[in-house]
Amino acid sequence: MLTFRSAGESHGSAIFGLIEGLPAGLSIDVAAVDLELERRQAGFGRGARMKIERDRLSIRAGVVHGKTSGAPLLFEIANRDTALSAMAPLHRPRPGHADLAGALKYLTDDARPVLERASARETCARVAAGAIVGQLLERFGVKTFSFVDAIGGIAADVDPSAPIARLRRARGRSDLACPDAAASRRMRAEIVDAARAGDSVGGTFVVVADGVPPGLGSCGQWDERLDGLLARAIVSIPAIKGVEIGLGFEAARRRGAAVHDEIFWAGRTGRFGGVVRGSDRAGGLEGGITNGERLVVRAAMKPISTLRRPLRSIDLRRRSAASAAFERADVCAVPAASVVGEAMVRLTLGSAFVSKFGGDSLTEIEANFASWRAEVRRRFAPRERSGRTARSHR
Ligand code: EPS
Repeated sequence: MLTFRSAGESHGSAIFGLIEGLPAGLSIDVAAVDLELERRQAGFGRGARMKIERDRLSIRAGVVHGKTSGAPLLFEIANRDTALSAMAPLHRPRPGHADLAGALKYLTDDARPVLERASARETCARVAAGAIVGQLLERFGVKTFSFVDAIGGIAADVDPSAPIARLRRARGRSDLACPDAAASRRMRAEIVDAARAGDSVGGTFVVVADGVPPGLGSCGQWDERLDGLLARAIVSIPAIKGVEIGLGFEAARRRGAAVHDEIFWAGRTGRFGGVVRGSDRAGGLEGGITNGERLVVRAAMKPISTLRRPLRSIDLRRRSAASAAFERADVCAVPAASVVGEAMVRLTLGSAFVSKFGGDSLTEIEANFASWRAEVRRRFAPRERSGRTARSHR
């Protein structure tokens, strides 16, 4: 079992992460993790806090001479804004934030301790953990990628089946992590407009994963289905309200023949045998199990709930009507959420990978993976050339 937990308040000393179940012998590239942390901090629409913070990974336990030891891995990301003890109480809950629900839960009229933990600051730990687990997955040829595909009502035109290298180059030219340059400009204008109105804006993002071995997850038990585990991981990100796998909701509008991906024998044996699909509308999962195709997950993020022009709310201390509290906040954090989404996919795939091929050391996992792959290639080798159709993803 590979597990990840976090601790820490938004304006406390640090955000902490604990990963258990990593095999011994994995080299950790800390600089590469820091690059992911920088990606999460970036994106047009972020507020003043991101100019203060400079997130860096500091490993405290579980790594010896640059390699995992098999023991729990504890890390810390220091906060620069550590004003927690001096922060004013929050009596006027913001609609959409955890303030009121948390106040009811903990029987308090001050939502400050609630929001300190509910804050999306915690997601820096997810990104660090996802980057570490991503380094394990990459050793076995699994690559992940994420991009923004809509801000508010402005949708990008991006082919989710395009090669990752091409998508990455296009994403690199956008300060909204969106590979469609024209849409990016319109999205920027929408964020500027929302900010001027004292409002906020949400959007959608896509995470893809290539090289995922078939057979991760299980149809044997409801809570082992990998699509369910991915959905849970994605919806657990603050402000995420919906998730789609492959065609997602569009699949409900189509007939079966326009949804399911036909199966062919390839002309040769590939990395995981010689079976190919005519399309990938399923998004890489069937029956809760990966099928060897590209994993495609899309998520919807609601607008940030802290508004400069506040909505109507109540004062919990005075027990009167009041405007919601306003605190420094982002206007749009969808680019950041896309980085967090990629991390959650890495954590979920990493856990399923270790469940299937696991062992105490990287050497043991490599041996398990190699023997399983040899068996797949032997049993699923094509005998004849097939009439494979052109691939379509939509
Ligand atoms: C957040 C409010 C803002 C965001 C924060 C999430 O922080 P602050 O209240 O300090 O201005 O910047 O996001 C982060 C700190 C981060 O690292 O992503 C909230 O209320 O959820």
